[in-house]
Amino acid sequence: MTQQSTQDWKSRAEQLSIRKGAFIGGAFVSALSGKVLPCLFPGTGTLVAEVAACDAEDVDRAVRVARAAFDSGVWSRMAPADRKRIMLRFSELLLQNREELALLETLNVGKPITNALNGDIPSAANCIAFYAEAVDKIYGEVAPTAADLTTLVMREPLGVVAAVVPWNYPLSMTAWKVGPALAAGNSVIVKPAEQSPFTALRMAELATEAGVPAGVLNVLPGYGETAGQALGLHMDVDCVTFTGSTEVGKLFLQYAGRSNAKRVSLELGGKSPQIVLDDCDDLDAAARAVAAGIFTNAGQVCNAGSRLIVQEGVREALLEKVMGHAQVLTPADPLDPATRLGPLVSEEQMTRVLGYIEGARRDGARVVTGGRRVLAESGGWFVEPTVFDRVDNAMAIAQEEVFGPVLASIAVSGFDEALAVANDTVYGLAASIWTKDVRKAHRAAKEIRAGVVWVNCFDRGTMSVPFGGFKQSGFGRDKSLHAIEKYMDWKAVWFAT
Ligand code: TXE
Repeated sequence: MTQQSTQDWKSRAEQLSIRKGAFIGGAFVSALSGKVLPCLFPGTGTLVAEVAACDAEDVDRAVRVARAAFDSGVWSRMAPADRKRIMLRFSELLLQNREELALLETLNVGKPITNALNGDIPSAANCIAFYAEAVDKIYGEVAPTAADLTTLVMREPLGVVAAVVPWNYPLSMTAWKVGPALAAGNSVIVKPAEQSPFTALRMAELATEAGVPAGVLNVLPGYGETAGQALGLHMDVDCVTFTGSTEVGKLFLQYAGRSNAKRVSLELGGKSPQIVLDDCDDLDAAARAVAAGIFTNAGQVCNAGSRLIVQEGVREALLEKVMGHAQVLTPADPLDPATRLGPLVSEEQMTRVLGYIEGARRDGARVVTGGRRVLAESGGWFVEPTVFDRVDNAMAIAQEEVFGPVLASIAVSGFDEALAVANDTVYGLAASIWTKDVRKAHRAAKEIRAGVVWVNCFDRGTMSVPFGGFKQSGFGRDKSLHAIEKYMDWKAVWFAT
């Protein structure tokens, strides 16, 4: 692959064919209502494509197709070794189409092209390969029961799984759900966020090309209140796997209660603390990680380290270094391969983030760098990397998920206070601590109520490690072999001899 310039990407964007229909039963179809949803390029605010806006009747149709595929056994009862081969091919096709998928992602959500190319797309392909390799390693059990019995505990797929995903990592979040759900033998319906349907649609087409039978993987672009709600309430959907806001996650629990008690797993928001203690022996590394922890993907990351909890002794020196990183991170055209910080996904998201910045100022926090919209003349939705000092943990900027490049720095006098502040949130997705004291590190790992704790690092992750939250950050885990549990049931079979 040769290095491509901004102009190369722009020329390719003009020739790009964007799939605009819903993908149901192995083919692209319009929404039955004929409605479409506009997808805008966040770098300029201009229209890229209009994609089918599905609602309840399309959901019905997709569920019928997915159920028929499941019942036919064409995938659910396929020999595991064959399913595995198809999923490995699917992963290869994602990699072979990496440039196209990266460009689709960048045009759709404004993610810097280099990040999409080297991060999102290979990581989605890797995820599918990880679960492909698991397919023929999922065993049942023979339970110890009385001598006149042989008792099998068998694992079965659930049936129709709906994956409702967000816009911050459209393809990789989709892969985190689709990989284990397909590996387990289910039929899947993906509902991408209304802002970001491009890559999921192309992904489903590539899955079909790899040999995933028609009807097994379907994609329904549409709004949350219509398509998302209809999936949540559908009587023939067996499971909803969701990543998104805590508010909508709670709605899915209600939908399940009002319909068929379907299984729900939720990966929700966060307000992840990054604790730096006085005894941290590498402030440069801590500063780099703190900055990356909040500015990566313009802060639109569920585990973004949005609260810096720093002990007084290193506060000034650390903030100085973090500001240094923030100031060289200039928002720019996401189609430029040199860009590291792109725009926010939508005007609505930008307005929300700027609103939080204004609110924090009013509450008495002090902006030490950033704080403004920039490049407004481009029409894009760019916000400077922003750091607030003198934040009180009770302020909205410290309690609510901003989902933008905004760091709230909270000073603490000691370790116990740092732990108390870290836990003083409704969320519990992730946390980090920087210390050279091994006892403090272990205490933090035990006492912080979060699904992930990083010690002297931040945001490390591979497919082999589960990811998900405590408290109002949700329940159920993505990634690792544990994720497969969400998409399978146990069946006890008693043979009398
Ligand atoms: O999320 P939503 P939004 C947080 C983040 C962000 C805020 C709002 O703080 O600023 O949420 O973002 C579907 N019934 N996160 O509004 O609405 C929707 O179509 C059924 C954190 O975009 O939760 C999309 O597919 N479904 C997060 C998905 O839910 C509904 C990632 C997520 O959208 C629905 C994204 C409804 N009534 C946002 N309303 C993370 N954990 O990473 C919406 N949806």
